[in-house]
Amino acid sequence: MTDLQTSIGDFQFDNVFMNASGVRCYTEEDLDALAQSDAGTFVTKSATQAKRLGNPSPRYARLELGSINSMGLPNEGLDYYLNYALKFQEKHPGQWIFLSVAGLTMEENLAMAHTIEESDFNGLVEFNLSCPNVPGKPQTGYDFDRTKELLTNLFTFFTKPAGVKLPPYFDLAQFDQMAAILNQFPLQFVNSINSLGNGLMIDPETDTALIKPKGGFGGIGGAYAKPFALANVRAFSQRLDPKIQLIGTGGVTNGRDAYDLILAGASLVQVGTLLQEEGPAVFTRLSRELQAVMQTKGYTNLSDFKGQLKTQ
Ligand code: RRO
Repeated sequence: MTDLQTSIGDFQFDNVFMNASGVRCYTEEDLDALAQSDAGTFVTKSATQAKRLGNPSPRYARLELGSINSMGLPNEGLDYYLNYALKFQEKHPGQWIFLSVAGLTMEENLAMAHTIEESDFNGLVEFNLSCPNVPGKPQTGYDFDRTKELLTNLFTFFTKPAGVKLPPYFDLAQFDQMAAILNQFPLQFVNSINSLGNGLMIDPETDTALIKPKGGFGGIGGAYAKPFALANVRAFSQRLDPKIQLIGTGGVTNGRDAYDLILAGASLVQVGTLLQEEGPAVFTRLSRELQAVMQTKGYTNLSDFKGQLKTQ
């Protein structure tokens, strides 16, 4: 029996796969489809306090090795996702989901955190510090002082299990600095990586940027992201307090990609572009493929190889 069970803190999941926030998780219908899939859990679209329509279309395009998006944080507003989560947990005791929040200001993040703190939500909260696509709003995760200030303010009152979604970093000094900050807070998890921010792709037929917002600049996901996702998961797993677990996101197109993220230290694996393209049945395929890789290695549990990357 090849087991894909995993846990984050005290939260147990039957399967290591879940969606990446933003992908097929906008509406109750989307979320119900994820709940019915083979994913071990799921996360809601990053929410702001009020509903947002996001950027003008076209705002997502498929690329040869992934995708580019500049959705601009379209979402139904925190209350919609919180109400869904409360209904879900009543119907499914013993199953836990993630709420993602992405305030456009510190105040908005703190206000949403207060709402969640005061609610009966019993799952995990992902604070998205890495939305690359809101014009005029730099990513919090690239501003270390701002990240520390937000977490300091947050943890003066927030007691529910929480983590952060980070952008990719490209310099070892950035990993050192960010890990030193994150280690000061009672985080349950760190999720690396969000899309590779502000790429540009051009339609060769028309010499036009593929997407409309921000002059064509958007976050890159899919296979392009894999080496950066692996490096970020690995770098943080080497630097974070072992109590802070890793969620690996980026570049999963098959079971081996997930295996690699787990080798690098991931306890859960999120799927973005591939889920967008293939739909929730992708979790069945990925689970089968990951189990097949484990069988060839003689492993029966994720703990047999999690974090055990070898280097030369
Ligand atoms: O909505 C988006 O444009 C978006 C978000 Br909030 C994010 O965190 N990552 C991304 O690639 N797109």
